[in-house]
Amino acid sequence: MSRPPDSRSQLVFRRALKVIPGGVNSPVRAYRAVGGAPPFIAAAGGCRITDLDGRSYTDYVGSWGPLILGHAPPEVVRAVEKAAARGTSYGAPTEAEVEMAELLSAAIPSLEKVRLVSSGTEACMSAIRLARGFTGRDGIVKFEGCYHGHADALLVKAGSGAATFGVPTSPGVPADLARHTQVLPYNDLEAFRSLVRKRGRDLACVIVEPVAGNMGVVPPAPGFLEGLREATERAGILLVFDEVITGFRLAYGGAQNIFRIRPDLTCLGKIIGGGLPVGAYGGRADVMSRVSPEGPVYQAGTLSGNPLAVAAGLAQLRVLRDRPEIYANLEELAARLEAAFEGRLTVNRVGSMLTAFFTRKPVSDWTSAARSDVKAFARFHASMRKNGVLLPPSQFEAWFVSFAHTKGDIDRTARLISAYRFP
Ligand code: KE4
Repeated sequence: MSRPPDSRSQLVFRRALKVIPGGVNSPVRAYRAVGGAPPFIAAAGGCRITDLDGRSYTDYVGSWGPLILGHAPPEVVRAVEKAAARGTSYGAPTEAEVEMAELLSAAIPSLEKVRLVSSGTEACMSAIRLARGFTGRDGIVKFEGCYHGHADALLVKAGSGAATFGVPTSPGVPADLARHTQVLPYNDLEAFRSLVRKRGRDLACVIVEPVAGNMGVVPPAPGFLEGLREATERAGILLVFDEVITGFRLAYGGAQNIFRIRPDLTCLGKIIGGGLPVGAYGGRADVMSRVSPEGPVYQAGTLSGNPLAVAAGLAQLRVLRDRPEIYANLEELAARLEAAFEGRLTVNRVGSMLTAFFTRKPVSDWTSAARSDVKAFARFHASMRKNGVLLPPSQFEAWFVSFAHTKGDIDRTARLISAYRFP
């Protein structure tokens, strides 16, 4: 029997493999963890995304978090069109960047000062350099399964793409740099306290996802974040919240507003760019005042505060600010999706981010997440894709529900989940 003709995505993927490493511009998009050729996208709108072959899917990737209002929300599209007509970049300050900084600081009071950059990686990399410059110490702490972008110092047992590929430490990171990075189990407060007793004086900061999203969703254990705050305060170690995913995802502002904890520095990205490249880091004024040109810690960026990206971010954030009912709606829809699993898998959910782990045991850190049956996940992913639902192509990522998903979309997905025969 003759093989069906290749899809357009398959044909274009073959071309891509000749000129782009792995055929993609970010590893997890290559679908290596779930198999098959990735869909190449033609367009998207609302909660639907359409590939080159005209196949349309209900999308729970949401560009990995930025699209809390769904694809191409009219407010964002209009703002970008208007900004583009006035020029795409100036390399000079604009009032919109000040409005963005004022909005972020009003939403997240710990941001006494904030600097815009162009990605979450840049935000986290800069926050680490600043913490080291401010404290004069080299040591940093991160938690296994958390991912803070691909800066060398942080690509140590990263939880995102690297975990999916089972490569906990990336080649190319110099050993004498990595040794300054301590990696502890997430939610293990005692391990952190013991490290502080041993090495507290060498530690510049600890960086943590207040709700982890990069080993799949793993919430903080009760007292974990509070314990980090208390131990760091006492030892003069800076507490850095990486809110690139959670910022404006779990509530208007950050997870820190929910947990009522004031970190020294916060990293942001994704949602604050409305789907365009924006990152930010900010926090205590006495720390941020060390950032160039006010202080000696250097950080710069050609497209930092880019007018189109800031216009998109401001438009999205203003909708979230002016329509607080959005978060209640997201909570209700995501809870409906979670309920569809009826306890047949371990589902961790916080607000509109969730992960169904292919295990029945609790998942509270990387070790327990890694017990998931990734092959069973891959089969589930393929089945959902065949039925018009696009999930993140990795067991160790978060699904995102957006304000563009309707009850009907969720119920259709829920029916597929209910009908699926889990192992
Ligand atoms: P970016 O450099 O990709 O904008 O942000 C890095 C980053 C930092 N902190 C957290 C908590 C993050 O989740 C990320 C990036 N997230 C991944 C997916 N979980 C991006 C997707 C990808 O790598 O393609």
